[in-house]
Amino acid sequence: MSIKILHTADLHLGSRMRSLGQDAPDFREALIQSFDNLMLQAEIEAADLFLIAGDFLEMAEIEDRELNRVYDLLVRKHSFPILLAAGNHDPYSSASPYATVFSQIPQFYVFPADKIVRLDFPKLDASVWGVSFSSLYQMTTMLPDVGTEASILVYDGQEFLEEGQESDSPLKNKIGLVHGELLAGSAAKGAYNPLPSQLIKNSSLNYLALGHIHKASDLPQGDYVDRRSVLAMYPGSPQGLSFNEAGQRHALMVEFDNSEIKSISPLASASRMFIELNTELKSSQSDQQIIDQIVAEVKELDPDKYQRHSYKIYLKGEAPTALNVQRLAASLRDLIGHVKLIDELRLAENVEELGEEQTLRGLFVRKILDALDKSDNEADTDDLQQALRLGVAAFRGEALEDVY
Ligand SMILES: [Mn+2]
Repeated sequence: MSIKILHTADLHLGSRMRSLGQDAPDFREALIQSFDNLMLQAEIEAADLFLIAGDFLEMAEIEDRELNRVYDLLVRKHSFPILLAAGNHDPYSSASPYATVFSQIPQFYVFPADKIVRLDFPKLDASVWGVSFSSLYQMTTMLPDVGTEASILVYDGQEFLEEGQESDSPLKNKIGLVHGELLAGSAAKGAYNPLPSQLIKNSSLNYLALGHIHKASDLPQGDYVDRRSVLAMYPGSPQGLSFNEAGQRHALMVEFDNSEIKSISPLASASRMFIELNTELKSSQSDQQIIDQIVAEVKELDPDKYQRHSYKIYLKGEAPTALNVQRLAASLRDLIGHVKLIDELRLAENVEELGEEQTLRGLFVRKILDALDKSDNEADTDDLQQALRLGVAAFRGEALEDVY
């Protein structure tokens, strides 16, 4: 029989995301929404198991009300069990919410940190081995492999119960769940549960659900699933935490049958995306034309939800003379939401060359370029860029309109 497993990791619920400044609250909410969405999608897709490979919570930053919110999502009615192996951002200890308030949630199991546990799911013909981090670092390898278990629990549809006498051998579909760093070859050096790929290759697992690396592993191309390339997978963070985690994110839906992976596919999961894009301007464009162009480009990327995302837009091409980038950003914020503009426009003239001139214009250009060099904040840089554009245009003899 075939079973479906949803695999996610690195949600970092409760992260303060300080680097996002005023956008932070929207993206903190997006973290929780992405988890909520994944639970709903697991229901729709009829997933049999929901696996979280660590860093579910940002334990040092999550507020009590957020923790309650996560609790409420976990106790909401769902048809699949949720298993969690804690990572370095949410280590398992006796003081952790995992061991206290979260320990009584039906259909939810957090692996302990001091031993490897095997969970049997007789109806799914599946066994899952897992173990949690106990602290920030985990210098020695812990691979939850077949035979490493110190105890066995059996899932009865609601709860995880002590193993009876009858089945002491694992079921057909063998899955490992752990947070850690996958390493090439056989060396085991690393501070976050170093996992040499050689060791994994030699394991008896059919699939190892990993977390820690926020970039998703490459997915199989086409229908053919090569066991070696999908044996250990990172789903990546389901909701980006910064522009380093741009674009759509996903969880993995893994289909097993009789010890074999049948398919592995991405399940889109980001509630809000970080999107970087370049827009090419011409010096003849009016402000309204520029605004229309950028809004059209953004809508093309996501016609329905384009106002939810955070954009870093690089202005390229030739600069319209009196363009006020800060004012442009304000207009765009009204229309598309979170926007940051990066001014990489060039002047019609070669400024470096102008700066060499022994003229008043040369002196002006040198002074501005010098100040741009020293500028360490965006607002100043923006003002200086505009001053350069306006100054050079004035030397050119252009009448400057729309300047204040
Ligand atoms: Mn981690």
